[in-house]
Amino acid sequence: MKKFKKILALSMGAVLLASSLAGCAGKPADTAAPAPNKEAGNEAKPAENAAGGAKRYAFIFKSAGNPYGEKQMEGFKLAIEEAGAGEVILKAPAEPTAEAQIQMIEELIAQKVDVIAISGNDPDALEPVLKKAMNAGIKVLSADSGVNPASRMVHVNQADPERIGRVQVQAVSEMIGGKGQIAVLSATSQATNQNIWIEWMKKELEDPKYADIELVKVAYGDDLRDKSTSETEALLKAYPDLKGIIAPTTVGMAAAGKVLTDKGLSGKVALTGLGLPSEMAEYITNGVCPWMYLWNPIDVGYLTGYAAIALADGTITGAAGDKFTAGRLGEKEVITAGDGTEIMLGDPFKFEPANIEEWKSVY
Ligand code: RAM
Repeated sequence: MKKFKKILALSMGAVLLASSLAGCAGKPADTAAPAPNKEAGNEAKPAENAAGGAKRYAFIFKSAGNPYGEKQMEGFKLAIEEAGAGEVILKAPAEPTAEAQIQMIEELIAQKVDVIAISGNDPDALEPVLKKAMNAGIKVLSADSGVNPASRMVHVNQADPERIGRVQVQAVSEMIGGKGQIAVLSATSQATNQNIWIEWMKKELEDPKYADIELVKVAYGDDLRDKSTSETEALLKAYPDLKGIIAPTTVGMAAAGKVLTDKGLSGKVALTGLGLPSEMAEYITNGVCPWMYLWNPIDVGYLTGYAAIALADGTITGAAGDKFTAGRLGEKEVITAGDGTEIMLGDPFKFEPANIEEWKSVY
Protein backbone atom coordinates (compact mmCIF):
# COMPACT_ATOMS: atom_id res chain seq x y z
CA MET A 1 0.00 0.00 0.00
CA LYS A 2 2.76 2.34 1.03
CA LYS A 3 4.69 1.49 -2.12
CA PHE A 4 1.57 2.06 -4.23
CA LYS A 5 1.10 5.51 -2.70
CA LYS A 6 4.68 6.39 -3.43
CA ILE A 7 4.35 5.33 -7.06
CA LEU A 8 1.13 7.30 -7.28
CA ALA A 9 2.83 10.36 -5.82
CA LEU A 10 5.68 10.00 -8.29
CA SER A 11 3.37 9.63 -11.27
CA MET A 12 1.35 12.62 -10.09
CA GLY A 13 4.65 14.46 -10.10
CA ALA A 14 5.10 13.47 -13.73
CA VAL A 15 1.60 14.65 -14.56
CA LEU A 16 2.37 17.88 -12.81
CA LEU A 17 5.57 18.28 -14.73
CA ALA A 18 3.68 17.74 -17.93
CA SER A 19 0.77 20.01 -17.35
CA SER A 20 0.08 23.63 -17.51
CA LEU A 21 -3.25 24.14 -15.82
CA ALA A 22 -6.20 23.21 -17.92
CA GLY A 23 -9.63 24.84 -17.95
CA CYS A 24 -11.80 25.43 -14.93
CA ALA A 25 -12.74 21.78 -14.64
CA GLY A 26 -11.38 18.40 -15.53
CA LYS A 27 -8.02 16.79 -15.31
CA PRO A 28 -4.63 18.05 -16.36
CA ALA A 29 -3.13 16.65 -19.53
CA ASP A 30 -1.68 13.21 -18.94
CA THR A 31 1.33 13.35 -21.19
CA ALA A 32 4.70 12.37 -19.79
CA ALA A 33 7.28 15.05 -19.23
CA PRO A 34 10.40 14.68 -21.35
CA ALA A 35 13.28 13.64 -19.13
CA PRO A 36 15.85 16.35 -18.52
CA ASN A 37 18.97 15.80 -20.58
CA LYS A 38 21.14 14.76 -17.66
CA GLU A 39 23.02 11.67 -18.90
CA ALA A 40 26.77 11.67 -18.50
CA GLY A 41 28.43 13.55 -21.29
CA ASN A 42 25.10 15.04 -22.29
CA GLU A 43 25.01 17.54 -19.50
CA ALA A 44 24.92 21.05 -20.83
CA LYS A 45 27.80 23.26 -19.74
CA PRO A 46 26.46 26.25 -17.79
CA ALA A 47 26.24 29.21 -20.11
CA GLU A 48 28.85 31.85 -19.53
CA ASN A 49 28.24 35.46 -18.66
CA ALA A 50 30.14 38.43 -20.07
CA ALA A 51 32.86 38.01 -17.44
CA GLY A 52 33.42 34.39 -18.50
CA GLY A 53 31.82 32.83 -15.40
CA ALA A 54 28.59 30.81 -15.28
CA LYS A 55 25.49 32.95 -15.74
CA ARG A 56 23.61 33.64 -12.50
CA TYR A 57 19.83 33.75 -12.34
CA ALA A 58 18.18 35.23 -9.24
CA PHE A 59 14.56 34.94 -8.17
CA ILE A 60 13.13 37.06 -5.34
CA PHE A 61 9.72 36.03 -3.99
CA LYS A 62 7.40 38.27 -1.91
CA SER A 63 8.26 36.83 1.50
CA ALA A 64 9.79 33.76 3.11
CA GLY A 65 7.82 30.88 4.62
CA ASN A 66 5.11 30.83 1.94
CA PRO A 67 4.73 27.29 0.53
CA TYR A 68 3.35 28.75 -2.72
CA GLY A 69 6.49 30.86 -3.11
CA GLU A 70 8.67 27.83 -2.41
CA LYS A 71 6.93 25.88 -5.18
CA GLN A 72 7.40 28.78 -7.59
CA MET A 73 11.10 29.00 -6.80
CA GLU A 74 11.37 25.21 -7.14
CA GLY A 75 10.04 25.53 -10.70
CA PHE A 76 12.46 28.36 -11.50
CA LYS A 77 15.41 26.29 -10.29
CA LEU A 78 14.18 23.26 -12.22
CA ALA A 79 14.16 25.22 -15.50
CA ILE A 80 17.61 26.75 -15.08
CA GLU A 81 19.16 23.42 -14.06
CA GLU A 82 17.35 21.37 -16.71
CA ALA A 83 18.60 23.76 -19.39
CA GLY A 84 22.09 23.80 -17.90
CA ALA A 85 21.88 27.57 -18.12
CA GLY A 86 23.88 28.53 -15.05
CA GLU A 87 23.60 29.12 -11.31
CA VAL A 88 20.39 29.80 -9.39
CA ILE A 89 20.02 32.26 -6.51
CA LEU A 90 16.70 32.08 -4.62
CA LYS A 91 15.72 34.80 -2.16
CA ALA A 92 12.70 35.89 -0.13
CA PRO A 93 12.67 38.58 2.56
CA ALA A 94 11.36 37.90 6.08
CA GLU A 95 8.74 40.65 5.66
CA PRO A 96 6.59 41.15 2.53
CA THR A 97 7.79 44.72 1.89
CA ALA A 98 9.25 46.62 -1.05
CA GLU A 99 12.04 47.94 1.20
CA ALA A 100 13.27 44.45 1.99
CA GLN A 101 13.23 43.55 -1.71
CA ILE A 102 15.06 46.76 -2.64
CA GLN A 103 17.90 45.78 -0.34
CA MET A 104 18.10 42.33 -1.91
CA ILE A 105 18.13 43.82 -5.43
CA GLU A 106 20.96 46.19 -4.46
CA GLU A 107 22.97 43.17 -3.29
CA LEU A 108 22.29 41.30 -6.51
CA ILE A 109 23.38 44.34 -8.58
CA ALA A 110 26.63 44.46 -6.58
CA GLN A 111 27.11 40.75 -7.27
CA LYS A 112 26.62 41.42 -11.00
CA VAL A 113 24.07 38.66 -11.53
CA ASP A 114 22.77 38.21 -15.07
CA VAL A 115 19.01 38.05 -14.41
CA ILE A 116 16.68 39.16 -11.63
CA ALA A 117 13.15 37.70 -11.60
CA ILE A 118 10.84 39.10 -8.95
CA SER A 119 7.36 38.68 -7.46
CA GLY A 120 6.99 42.31 -6.46
CA ASN A 121 5.71 43.60 -3.14
CA ASP A 122 4.76 46.91 -4.79
CA PRO A 123 4.10 47.83 -8.44
CA ASP A 124 5.99 51.15 -8.38
CA ALA A 125 8.32 51.32 -5.37
CA LEU A 126 10.88 48.99 -6.94
CA GLU A 127 11.20 51.08 -10.13
CA PRO A 128 14.38 53.04 -9.27
CA VAL A 129 16.35 50.00 -8.14
CA LEU A 130 15.11 47.76 -10.97
CA LYS A 131 15.99 50.48 -13.50
CA LYS A 132 19.43 50.64 -11.89
CA ALA A 133 19.71 46.87 -12.40
CA MET A 134 18.68 47.10 -16.07
CA ASN A 135 21.10 50.00 -16.64
CA ALA A 136 23.82 47.74 -15.26
CA GLY A 137 22.96 45.19 -17.98
CA ILE A 138 20.93 42.87 -15.77
CA LYS A 139 17.83 41.40 -17.40
CA VAL A 140 14.77 42.01 -15.21
CA LEU A 141 11.40 40.29 -15.31
CA SER A 142 8.52 39.95 -12.89
CA ALA A 143 6.38 36.90 -12.22
CA ASP A 144 3.17 36.23 -10.27
CA SER A 145 3.00 39.74 -8.77
CA GLY A 146 4.06 42.26 -11.39
CA VAL A 147 6.08 45.44 -11.21
CA ASN A 148 5.21 48.33 -13.52
CA PRO A 149 6.31 48.13 -17.18
CA ALA A 150 9.12 50.67 -16.68
CA SER A 151 10.65 48.38 -14.04
CA ARG A 152 10.80 45.19 -16.08
CA MET A 153 11.37 43.74 -19.53
CA VAL A 154 8.44 41.34 -19.37
CA HIS A 155 5.99 39.86 -16.84
CA VAL A 156 5.11 36.19 -16.41
CA ASN A 157 1.39 36.02 -15.69
CA GLN A 158 -0.18 32.92 -14.14
CA ALA A 159 -3.63 33.41 -15.73
CA ASP A 160 -5.96 36.11 -17.03
CA PRO A 161 -6.55 38.52 -14.09
CA GLU A 162 -10.12 39.27 -15.22
CA ARG A 163 -11.00 35.60 -15.22
CA ILE A 164 -9.30 35.04 -11.84
CA GLY A 165 -11.20 37.93 -10.26
CA ARG A 166 -14.62 37.24 -11.74
CA VAL A 167 -14.61 33.49 -11.12
CA GLN A 168 -14.12 33.95 -7.37
CA VAL A 169 -17.19 36.19 -7.09
CA GLN A 170 -19.22 33.78 -9.20
CA ALA A 171 -18.14 30.97 -6.87
CA VAL A 172 -18.97 32.70 -3.60
CA SER A 173 -22.32 33.87 -4.97
CA GLU A 174 -23.24 30.31 -5.86
CA MET A 175 -22.12 29.09 -2.44
CA ILE A 176 -24.26 31.60 -0.50
CA GLY A 177 -27.32 31.49 -2.78
CA GLY A 178 -26.68 34.95 -4.21
CA LYS A 179 -27.49 36.78 -0.97
CA GLY A 180 -25.65 38.18 2.04
CA GLN A 181 -22.47 39.87 3.23
CA ILE A 182 -19.09 38.82 1.91
CA ALA A 183 -15.53 39.93 2.67
CA VAL A 184 -12.19 39.60 0.94
CA LEU A 185 -9.14 38.46 2.89
CA SER A 186 -6.17 39.55 0.78
CA ALA A 187 -2.38 39.55 1.05
CA THR A 188 -0.69 42.98 1.45
CA SER A 189 -2.45 46.19 0.46
CA GLN A 190 0.30 46.87 -2.13
CA ALA A 191 0.38 43.43 -3.78
CA THR A 192 -0.02 43.98 -7.52
CA ASN A 193 -1.58 40.62 -8.28
CA GLN A 194 -4.17 40.58 -5.49
CA ASN A 195 -5.12 44.21 -6.18
CA ILE A 196 -5.80 43.56 -9.85
CA TRP A 197 -7.92 40.51 -8.99
CA ILE A 198 -9.88 42.49 -6.38
CA GLU A 199 -10.58 45.20 -8.98
CA TRP A 200 -12.10 42.54 -11.24
CA MET A 201 -14.09 41.11 -8.31
CA LYS A 202 -15.59 44.55 -7.77
CA LYS A 203 -16.39 44.88 -11.48
CA GLU A 204 -18.11 41.48 -11.41
CA LEU A 205 -20.13 42.57 -8.35
CA GLU A 206 -21.52 45.51 -10.34
CA ASP A 207 -23.71 43.08 -12.27
CA PRO A 208 -27.34 43.46 -11.08
CA LYS A 209 -27.49 39.74 -10.43
CA TYR A 210 -25.38 40.39 -7.33
CA ALA A 211 -27.71 43.12 -5.99
CA ASP A 212 -28.27 41.12 -2.80
CA ILE A 213 -24.57 40.60 -2.11
CA GLU A 214 -22.70 43.22 -0.10
CA LEU A 215 -18.91 43.37 -0.02
CA VAL A 216 -18.39 44.66 3.52
CA LYS A 217 -14.61 44.74 3.74
CA VAL A 218 -11.27 43.98 2.11
CA ALA A 219 -8.95 42.85 4.91
CA TYR A 220 -5.19 42.35 4.61
CA GLY A 221 -3.43 39.38 6.20
CA ASP A 222 -0.12 40.34 4.52
CA ASP A 223 0.49 36.71 3.49
CA LEU A 224 1.49 36.07 7.09
CA ARG A 225 -0.23 33.14 8.76
CA ASP A 226 -0.84 34.82 12.15
CA LYS A 227 -2.07 38.10 10.72
CA SER A 228 -4.36 36.28 8.27
CA THR A 229 -5.78 34.30 11.20
CA SER A 230 -6.45 37.37 13.34
CA GLU A 231 -7.93 39.26 10.35
CA THR A 232 -10.33 36.35 9.73
CA GLU A 233 -11.36 36.36 13.40
CA ALA A 234 -11.85 40.13 13.27
CA LEU A 235 -14.10 39.81 10.19
CA LEU A 236 -16.29 37.22 11.92
CA LYS A 237 -16.56 39.44 14.99
CA ALA A 238 -17.28 42.68 13.13
CA TYR A 239 -19.79 41.06 10.74
CA PRO A 240 -21.75 38.38 12.61
CA ASP A 241 -23.96 37.89 9.53
CA LEU A 242 -21.03 37.31 7.21
CA LYS A 243 -21.91 34.61 4.67
CA GLY A 244 -18.77 34.28 2.61
CA ILE A 245 -15.02 34.96 2.48
CA ILE A 246 -12.94 35.19 -0.70
CA ALA A 247 -9.20 34.82 -0.05
CA PRO A 248 -7.21 35.46 -3.25
CA THR A 249 -4.05 34.27 -1.51
CA THR A 250 -2.93 30.79 -0.54
CA VAL A 251 -1.77 32.00 2.89
CA GLY A 252 -5.11 33.69 3.60
CA MET A 253 -7.05 30.64 2.40
CA ALA A 254 -5.22 28.24 4.71
CA ALA A 255 -5.58 30.56 7.70
CA ALA A 256 -9.29 31.21 7.07
CA GLY A 257 -9.90 27.49 6.49
CA LYS A 258 -8.51 26.71 9.92
CA VAL A 259 -10.41 29.49 11.71
CA LEU A 260 -13.75 28.48 10.14
CA THR A 261 -13.09 24.82 10.91
CA ASP A 262 -12.09 25.49 14.54
CA LYS A 263 -15.21 27.63 15.05
CA GLY A 264 -17.49 24.98 13.51
CA LEU A 265 -18.65 27.36 10.78
CA SER A 266 -18.75 24.87 7.92
CA GLY A 267 -21.96 25.49 5.96
CA LYS A 268 -22.46 28.87 7.67
CA VAL A 269 -19.62 30.94 6.26
CA ALA A 270 -18.44 29.77 2.83
CA LEU A 271 -14.78 30.10 1.91
CA THR A 272 -13.36 30.24 -1.61
CA GLY A 273 -10.44 31.85 -3.39
CA LEU A 274 -6.97 30.81 -4.51
CA GLY A 275 -5.62 27.99 -2.38
CA LEU A 276 -2.80 25.49 -2.45
CA PRO A 277 -4.31 21.97 -2.67
CA SER A 278 -1.79 20.58 -0.15
CA GLU A 279 -2.89 23.16 2.44
CA MET A 280 -6.60 23.17 1.59
CA ALA A 281 -7.48 19.49 1.10
CA GLU A 282 -8.68 19.22 4.70
CA TYR A 283 -11.01 22.21 4.35
CA ILE A 284 -12.36 21.13 0.97
CA THR A 285 -13.08 17.71 2.41
CA ASN A 286 -14.78 19.06 5.55
CA GLY A 287 -16.97 21.42 3.52
CA VAL A 288 -15.56 24.73 4.82
CA CYS A 289 -14.32 25.50 1.30
CA PRO A 290 -16.69 23.88 -1.23
CA TRP A 291 -14.28 24.62 -4.08
CA MET A 292 -11.43 26.96 -5.00
CA TYR A 293 -9.03 27.83 -7.80
CA LEU A 294 -5.32 28.04 -8.50
CA TRP A 295 -2.75 27.38 -11.21
CA ASN A 296 0.39 25.33 -10.94
CA PRO A 297 2.91 27.44 -9.00
CA ILE A 298 5.78 25.18 -10.08
CA ASP A 299 4.87 25.91 -13.70
CA VAL A 300 4.83 29.67 -13.02
CA GLY A 301 8.41 29.40 -11.74
CA TYR A 302 9.45 27.03 -14.52
CA LEU A 303 8.11 29.37 -17.22
CA THR A 304 9.86 32.27 -15.49
CA GLY A 305 13.10 30.29 -15.56
CA TYR A 306 12.90 29.72 -19.31
CA ALA A 307 11.89 33.35 -19.92
CA ALA A 308 14.93 34.40 -17.87
CA ILE A 309 17.20 32.19 -19.98
CA ALA A 310 15.70 33.59 -23.19
CA LEU A 311 16.28 37.16 -21.99
CA ALA A 312 19.83 36.37 -20.92
CA ASP A 313 20.83 34.75 -24.21
CA GLY A 314 19.07 37.37 -26.33
CA THR A 315 16.37 35.09 -27.80
CA ILE A 316 13.80 37.58 -26.52
CA THR A 317 13.93 41.21 -25.47
CA GLY A 318 10.47 41.24 -23.88
CA ALA A 319 8.82 42.79 -26.97
CA ALA A 320 5.39 41.57 -28.07
CA GLY A 321 5.78 38.83 -30.68
CA ASP A 322 9.05 37.46 -29.25
CA LYS A 323 8.98 33.66 -29.09
CA PHE A 324 10.96 31.10 -27.12
CA THR A 325 10.75 27.47 -26.04
CA ALA A 326 9.92 26.95 -22.37
CA GLY A 327 11.05 23.35 -21.89
CA ARG A 328 8.12 20.95 -21.44
CA LEU A 329 5.65 23.86 -21.69
CA GLY A 330 6.59 24.20 -25.35
CA GLU A 331 6.69 27.39 -27.40
CA LYS A 332 5.63 30.58 -25.65
CA GLU A 333 5.05 34.05 -27.05
CA VAL A 334 5.40 37.46 -25.47
CA ILE A 335 2.08 39.28 -25.79
CA THR A 336 0.81 42.79 -25.16
CA ALA A 337 -0.77 43.13 -21.73
CA GLY A 338 -2.90 45.90 -20.23
CA ASP A 339 0.39 47.41 -19.10
CA GLY A 340 3.57 46.41 -20.89
CA THR A 341 4.15 42.90 -22.17
CA GLU A 342 3.68 39.49 -20.61
CA ILE A 343 3.94 35.76 -21.06
CA MET A 344 0.80 33.85 -20.05
CA LEU A 345 0.91 30.46 -18.36
CA GLY A 346 -2.70 29.32 -18.76
CA ASP A 347 -6.09 29.12 -17.07
CA PRO A 348 -6.98 28.82 -13.41
CA PHE A 349 -7.92 25.29 -12.37
CA LYS A 350 -10.86 24.37 -10.14
CA PHE A 351 -10.19 22.20 -7.08
CA GLU A 352 -13.16 20.47 -5.48
CA PRO A 353 -13.96 17.34 -3.44
CA ALA A 354 -13.82 15.15 -6.58
CA ASN A 355 -10.21 16.00 -7.48
CA ILE A 356 -8.53 17.38 -4.36
CA GLU A 357 -7.17 14.00 -3.24
CA GLU A 358 -5.13 13.57 -6.40
CA TRP A 359 -3.70 17.10 -6.21
CA LYS A 360 -2.88 17.49 -2.54
CA SER A 361 0.41 15.64 -2.81
CA VAL A 362 1.46 17.51 -5.95
CA TYR A 363 1.58 21.13 -4.74
C1 RAM B 1 0.00 33.78 -2.22
C2 RAM B 1 0.82 34.89 -2.83
C3 RAM B 1 0.98 34.73 -4.33
C4 RAM B 1 -0.35 34.45 -5.00
C5 RAM B 1 -0.99 33.24 -4.37
C6 RAM B 1 -2.35 32.94 -4.96
O1 RAM B 1 0.78 32.65 -2.03
O2 RAM B 1 0.21 36.11 -2.53
O3 RAM B 1 1.54 35.90 -4.85
O4 RAM B 1 -0.19 34.27 -6.37
O5 RAM B 1 -1.17 33.47 -2.97
